[in-house]
Amino acid sequence: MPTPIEISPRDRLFVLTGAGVSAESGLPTFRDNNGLWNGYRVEEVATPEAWTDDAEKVWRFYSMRRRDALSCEPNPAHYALAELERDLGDRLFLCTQNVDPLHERAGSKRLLHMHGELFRSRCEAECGRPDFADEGIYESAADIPRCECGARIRPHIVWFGEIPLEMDRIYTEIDRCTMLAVIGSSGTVYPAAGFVEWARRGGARTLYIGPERPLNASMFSEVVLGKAGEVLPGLFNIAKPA
Ligand code: BV8
Ligand code: ZN
Repeated sequence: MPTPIEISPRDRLFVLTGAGVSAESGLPTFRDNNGLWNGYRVEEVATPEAWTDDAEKVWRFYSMRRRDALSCEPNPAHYALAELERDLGDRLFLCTQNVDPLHERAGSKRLLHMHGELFRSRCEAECGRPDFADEGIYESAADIPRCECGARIRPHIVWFGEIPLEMDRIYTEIDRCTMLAVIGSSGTVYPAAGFVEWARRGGARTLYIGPERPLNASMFSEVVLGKAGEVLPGLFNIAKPA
């Protein structure tokens, strides 16, 4: 069992999760099958160019991921983070790169999906219609729903080459934190992989949790090697205010 991480009454925690936190729920990570997802290369199908060239293929990819996510349950890592939010309240900011809903289903409420959400869609034309909840499965061009403005409905997902959501809010929260913990992310994708350096420059403690050292391991002051579902429960020791 790793040494517990002490959280003092003055500490503010910024947690960034990646695909590794959903691995024990049965959702494959991006780098497990070196970016291959049932035959799709993520960098080829999660891009605006792929959408322009073959919207049907993109919707088939996300429909498959919707099916996968519907058949999965949160794991102890998700529950441990929901409990941490109950203990810390607004002293915890949870930012996830994941598009699955497992953090919410485990009870996390204060959560930001910086790369979008699998079960939300939006108009491709940015006509002003906000993104909306959508569990639809679209497997052919004829299935792809249309917006009232006539444009096609696309997944509310941040693709490679697109700007992640709420970056200003993220950097504000990183600037306020005294500790940044990254859980289950290989440190391949930017700007998320650069958050640890930003936090370090601000003097925060930096912690990585996962079974193997990430690409940006040198940026972390502490590394806890282990599966999130096994090491997260009980890892944080929250000091009660005096
Ligand atoms: C942007 C939605 C500009 C899609 C995703 C060249 C160099 C550097 C950067 C770039 C470059 N060329 C292009 C770029 C930029 C690019 C990028 O970083 N590309 C990479 C591939 C090089 N980034 C972008 O395009 C981003 N946008 O840069 O805009 C900008 C930015 C800021 C301000 C202004 C302008 C947009 C990136 C978003 C792409 N969309 N997701 C979808 O899901 O379909 S990214 C995708 O990868 C997922 O969100 C995923 O979460 C994310 C990162 O992957 P990880 O989560 O880290 O998953 P991975 O499989 O890699 O690692 C899993 C880890 O879990 C492993 O380490 C493993 O050890 C661990 N693990 C396994 N089991 C467990 C575990 N951990 C704990 N417990 C376990 N049981
Ligand atoms: Zn529209």
